Amino acid sequence: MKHKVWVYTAAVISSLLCACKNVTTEEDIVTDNNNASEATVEMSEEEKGAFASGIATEEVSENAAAEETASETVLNDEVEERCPATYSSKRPGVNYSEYTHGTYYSETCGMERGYSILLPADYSADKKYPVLYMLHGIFGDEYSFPRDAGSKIKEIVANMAADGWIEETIVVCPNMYAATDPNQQPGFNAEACIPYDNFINDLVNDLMPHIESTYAVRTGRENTYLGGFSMGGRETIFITLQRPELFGYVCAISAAPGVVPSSDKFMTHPGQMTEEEMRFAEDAIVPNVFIICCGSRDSVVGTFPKSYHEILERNGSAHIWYEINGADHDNNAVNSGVYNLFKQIANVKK
Ligand code: FER
Repeated sequence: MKHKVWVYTAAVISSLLCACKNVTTEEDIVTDNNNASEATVEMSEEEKGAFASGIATEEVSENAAAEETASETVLNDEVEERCPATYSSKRPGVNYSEYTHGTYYSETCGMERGYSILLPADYSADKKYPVLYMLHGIFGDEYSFPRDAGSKIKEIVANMAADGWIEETIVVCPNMYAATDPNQQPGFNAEACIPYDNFINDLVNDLMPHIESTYAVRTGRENTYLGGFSMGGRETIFITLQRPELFGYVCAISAAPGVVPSSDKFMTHPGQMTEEEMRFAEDAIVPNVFIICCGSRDSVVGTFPKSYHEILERNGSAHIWYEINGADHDNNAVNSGVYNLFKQIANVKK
């Protein structure tokens, strides 16, 4: 057993190293099922961080926004693969707020749980704001996006609001590991993933009511947005299909396997539903916008997001699918997804 754990740990570490060098091919990811096992995976905090909010990418230069002013951004319904630097960079004259931390009692988990929240810079209890719930990757928590310098969520939201494209919006980053046992740990085996699949209950029954009663929030599906990266992308798809009436605008970025039964080099996934079941119910109120996207050379989830798109298409469930050419399992994908989610929101609401 010990040997198995070490062999498996070595396989995971070597695949992460490959991920950083971007040499893993999609074929490696999707067809290499032989290593699937229920073994415990041991990883360093740094390696876990690469999953939680993406593999580190190069910083966008502070001058990038200025360099880009020549290429005007236009509000229309077109997806842009890359988040324009003018949205991902800090601009003079725009106020950016910082994430703060709060807690709520979760009946679902039987314990107090934390979340990070980004209130607009001039937040006022006299106004009301829409809310984006933004779900982190595996091994992450409510600090994953706030502490990742490459994740430009606060810049994108503030810049788009400054341009008048979107309303000022609250962003909530929950802890998506909704375990009832405080000692349970995430990992690459079916049992360790159950708390992620339980997050739907914590979100709908505990966190959303807490946010809506604590902050000046505009409620209802038109004002409630859902996004997630990787494991958070998988749960975004699951939650959206289960409760499509709650979220008007959704984006699943680089979604992890496991919505439907499958195997990859990390583990075998029993599946949250069958491929046949992966659809909106016939009479469902569906999101106005449901984006599924992924980097074209994602070294962690490979072509699983594309397969979700293909299943949804086969099942007649409306969504937008696009690939970010050249992006890995990284913040190029995260920032692209967040930007395009808000661009679609802006275009529908304009
Ligand atoms: C898996 C592949 C990737 C998986 C999870 C991930 C639970 C998640 C990666 C991430 O969140 O970055 O097989 O199984």
